[in-house]
This record gives sequence, C-alpha cells and structure tokens, in this order.
Amino acid sequence: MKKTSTMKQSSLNSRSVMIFSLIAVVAISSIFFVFPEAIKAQSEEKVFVTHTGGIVKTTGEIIDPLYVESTMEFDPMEYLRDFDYGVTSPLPDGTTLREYTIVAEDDKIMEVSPGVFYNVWTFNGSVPGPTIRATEGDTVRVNFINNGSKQHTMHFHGIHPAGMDGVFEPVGAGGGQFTYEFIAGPAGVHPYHCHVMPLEEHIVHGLYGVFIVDPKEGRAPADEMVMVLNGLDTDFDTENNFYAANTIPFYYQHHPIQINTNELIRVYVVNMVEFDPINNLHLHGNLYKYYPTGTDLVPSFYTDMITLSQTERGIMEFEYQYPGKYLFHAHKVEFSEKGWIGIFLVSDDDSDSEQETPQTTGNTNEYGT
Ligand SMILES: [Cu+2]
Repeated sequence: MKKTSTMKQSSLNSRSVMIFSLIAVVAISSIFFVFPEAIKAQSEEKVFVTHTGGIVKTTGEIIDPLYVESTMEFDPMEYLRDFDYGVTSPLPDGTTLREYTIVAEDDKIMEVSPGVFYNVWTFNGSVPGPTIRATEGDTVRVNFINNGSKQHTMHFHGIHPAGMDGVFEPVGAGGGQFTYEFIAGPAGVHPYHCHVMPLEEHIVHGLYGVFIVDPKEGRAPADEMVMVLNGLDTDFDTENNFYAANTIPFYYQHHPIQINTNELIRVYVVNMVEFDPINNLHLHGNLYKYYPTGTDLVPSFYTDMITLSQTERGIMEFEYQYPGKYLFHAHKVEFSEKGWIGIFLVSDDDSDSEQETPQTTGNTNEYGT
C-alpha cells in the first residue's frame, strides 16, 4: 500500500516536472514571439546621445535598462477613457470658458516595451498628451508653458484666428509661456500637436494629443474612448520600430478593453503615425459607422476598415451583439505585427443583469437570457 502510494507520488512528481518544463518552454518561446526585437537587439552596444544631450549606452535598438531609468509612467487603459474638460466658468455673454494648463517637456525617458527605452517629448507628461474636450461654442483657453529645452508650440486643428495657430509664435525653452484662446469648433475630433520645425522630429517624439469638440446637441450616450494610432522610431532612423494604439505596443492585446454587448461604443480615432504614408483600422466580428473628422452627425460609411493618412481622424460607432474576444488592428500586417493590435473583450451584459434582477417579462434573446 505504502509502496503504491510512493510510486504514485513519484509518478505525480515526474508528471509535475514535465508539465512545469512544458509551461516554461511555452512561456519562454512566447516571449520570443511577442518581443523578437527585444531578444535579437541585445548583441551590440553603442553610445547614444539623447535629444537633450544626455549620453546613454545602448545595446542595439535598446537603451540598456541598467543605465537608463524610466522617468515616465503611462497607463494606456487610463488614457483610453480620460477626458480633460478643463476648469469651467461662465462668461458674461452666458457661454462657458474652459481653461487648461499644458506643460511641454522633452527630457523624459519612457519604457515603451519591456527593455526598450525611448526619449519622449510630452504634453503634461504623457504621449499622447491629455484629451482636451469642450463643447462647440465654448471659449477654450490653454495656458501653455514650455519647460523643454527647445522651442515648442501647440497647434490645434479646427477654426481659430491666425495668431492662435501655434505656428509663427514659437514659445521659448525653459519656461516660455503663451495663452491660446479661441472658440471651440467645429464639432468633431481634431488633433493638436507642436508645430516647430523640424516638424517631423517634434511630432514623432510625442508632442501631440486629441481635441474633442462635442456638438451643442450632444451625442447619444455611449462607452467612449480615444485611440491615437502612433509609431515609435526608437533608433531615430526615420522609420518606425513599433506601432500602437495609444503608444504601448501590444498593450490592448495583453490587457483587453472590456465592453458590453448591446452597448454603444464610440471611439475617437486619430492617426499620428509619421514616416509611413497610411495607417488603417480593422474591427473583427462587426462593422462600425464612421464619421470622418466627426464633423457630420450622419455617418459616411458602414464598414470594418478605414484608411487614414497623417492627422486624419474620425469617430467610429458600433455595438457588439455577441460576447467574446474580438481583435482590432492595423490590416497593414507589418504594423499589427509590430504592436498595433488589441482586443475587445465583450461581456454579455444581459446575462449579468439577469443574475442580479430576475426577468419579469417573457423577452428572450438568442442566448436564452
Ligand atoms: Cu516642439
């Protein structure tokens, strides 16, 4: 009896060792498939001078984490649904003033992917900067402070006077200030970005964000989110090494965005990818209504695929009928394989509510709930 139990135990032990080894092999190889660049690039070391004159040692495309401390934290899940409505006060004519303070910096180091460090230039400490939101007709006042080491500006897309365009009024480094003030409009989704030359350099390092102007009559209630499609040129060769929705490659694949069935989802999508002429967005298991630039209340397309050039943007609206996991990604495969891919995890809201509140009517859907 005892012998049998020992044998059983030893066979159990060797089975656990086998299972553990298998899990280890799968885990290690999956790391390789998810971050092949990270593993490949460890071989050659070089000295790298950041745009602010800092000297750091690198191995291939990677700034060695031993030498570089990340100075920027960014949570793409928090950014996704975070809207800055500013500090509001009524104006004598009955309209609303919204005030925002935006600080530019250009010396932060961000860990964009495990072991991959990148010098980011930021509005309010993040890439993208905050999503500034107002209603058509509001007065938007942005107190801009440039704490960077180079000149920067804020150039908003939309309608405003020439002097508020953030092009011919460079704001000096080391604390320069400028106040942008204009009436929010037209309703839609617009990018804002630095407009100092060389423009490509200032944009690609991260000086951009989203400006949403809500129509006066509002939009239908929805689970709203912002996706900035961006690329990261981590070795400064004017080609992107990574792509993403909201900066961190593969983030929403590893941390799916949770949404509910039969709930309106509204995505404000803005393409800020530099170097590559186009980007695109494909949604799985569904189609969306698409409003280019968000300026019209009637959708122009009902599709599962849009193509966007630089700063092109729009609003997507959709509802999922069926629960489960659905990919969204660039259908340009190079981009999705380098990080621009994510998952919507759709929960069957009806079945949840059924458990909490017993159905009193005979209504059923195809899941029998
Ligand atoms: Cu700039």
